Amino acid sequence: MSVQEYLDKHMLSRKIEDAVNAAVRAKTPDPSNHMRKAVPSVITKVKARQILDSRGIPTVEVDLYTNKGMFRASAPSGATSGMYEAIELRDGDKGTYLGNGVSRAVRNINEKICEALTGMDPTLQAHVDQAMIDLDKTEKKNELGANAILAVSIAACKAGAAEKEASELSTWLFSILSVPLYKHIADLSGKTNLNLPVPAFTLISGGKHAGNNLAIQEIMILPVGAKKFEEAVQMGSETYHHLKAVITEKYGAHECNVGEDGGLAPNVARHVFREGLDLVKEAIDRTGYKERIKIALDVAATDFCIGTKYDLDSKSPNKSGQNFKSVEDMIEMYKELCKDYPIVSIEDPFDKEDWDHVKYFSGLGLCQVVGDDLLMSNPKRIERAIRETACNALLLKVNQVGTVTEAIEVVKMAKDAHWGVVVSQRSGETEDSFIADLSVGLATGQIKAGAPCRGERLAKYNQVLFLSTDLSMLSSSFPYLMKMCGGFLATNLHQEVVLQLLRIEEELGEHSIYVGDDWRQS
Ligand code: 2PG
Ligand code: MG
Repeated sequence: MSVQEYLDKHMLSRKIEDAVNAAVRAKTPDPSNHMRKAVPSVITKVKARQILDSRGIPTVEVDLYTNKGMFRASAPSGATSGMYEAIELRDGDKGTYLGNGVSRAVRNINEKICEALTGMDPTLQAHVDQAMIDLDKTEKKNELGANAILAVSIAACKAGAAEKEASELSTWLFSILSVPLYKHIADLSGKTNLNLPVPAFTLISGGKHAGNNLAIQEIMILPVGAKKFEEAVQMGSETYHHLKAVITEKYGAHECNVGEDGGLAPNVARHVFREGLDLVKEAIDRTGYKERIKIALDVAATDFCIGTKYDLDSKSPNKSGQNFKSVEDMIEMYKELCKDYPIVSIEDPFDKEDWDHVKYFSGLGLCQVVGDDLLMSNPKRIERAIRETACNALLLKVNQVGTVTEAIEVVKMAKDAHWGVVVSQRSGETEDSFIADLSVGLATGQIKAGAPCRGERLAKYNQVLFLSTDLSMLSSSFPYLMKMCGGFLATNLHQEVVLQLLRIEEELGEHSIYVGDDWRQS
């Protein structure tokens, strides 16, 4: 691209002229600073590197630069990968990181994506994402790699939020009050009634996430009876520690090792479902929170489905293959479990291609039925599930969709169908807390980010906690801010700032709402 083509493509001459005119009109004593702030920020560079995720497996980290600063994001990665999800690009060279290196994805960012996005406005998320989709040209993003595209998409979203801060608020207020990431995401999706999600804390890990004999992947708790997110975190943490004590007393401390998402991973002896559930129930009883805490399961049944049968002992070497359950047995078992335990949600109760039984089971109305492996966050699969009323909640894994824009779209599809929406971690995580803001910004009502322990899991929960406390702190400090700035505001042409503050204050009250009992709201 020639210099002239570049200037034309990004309308730079026009933008510079506008900035000069704005500086002249303002009679500013500091024209260069004024002009720098007046020019809408564009992406100036995208630089990627290979880092390790929480499992010690390479993943992509990106630094995206605008003239407002540098914005960092990274891509998560899961144990299950389906044929309908966007494809993460790995090097495949067995001699390096056992084939898991992501240097090709990194190179694609540094060479191709950087060139394509330089000069673009990061507030235009859909344009940025479309530019990468166009560059990739494949349906599943396998040319550039979904890991490359997603990390850049998230970094651009963070840059877009920062750009709004600078343009929507006056500079002097910039350091005090800013438009946060969740707010930018809410704007992108047109969402206004925001709330804080109910966390689904993993207490027991099994399946592909742990080396114990538990076939099912996760037993989670939902503190739906908490009054605030802060209290939900307390309830989750206390139950987790009570569970640790229960397991220690019953099996010994050596059974308190944890799985990939931080859940405790004891070997259970009798009945893989009931014994795990009894441990969790005992822990809940010890907290005294009683019915304020509900239970959710991620069965991830595809992992132990053999043909049309299910092997609940698939991970016990001396029992495996001896006691298969039919689909009918599984349905009966779920019915019993929903009667005996406070189970409000079951994810992937059957094999990912068994649409008929998941539909039948959802129709029983026993609990929320979440499609994860069933849907793979794929718009076509979601559309089919809505049409066939196969399940009634979406598990959203952003890296399975591949861009922020597409993630917003699938959440809209699910919400329009009055489904529940669970924004989810992956078993391979980084410290990036983006999904926390995504969950608040899209008011999904539920977030599943693993156990209330391990740094990469807590990065998400702590970010929601930060949003809840930070928002109420800002909200309560607003009258003080107004008093402090009142004289200045009254005598200056900053009416729009006052209005903006009032609007934000009004919103902040809303934002502090913990969704609680209304966790399946649409
Ligand atoms: C799941 C996810 C997250 P993974 O199945 O819900 O817990 O697991 O990232 O390994 O696919
Ligand atoms: Mg799952």
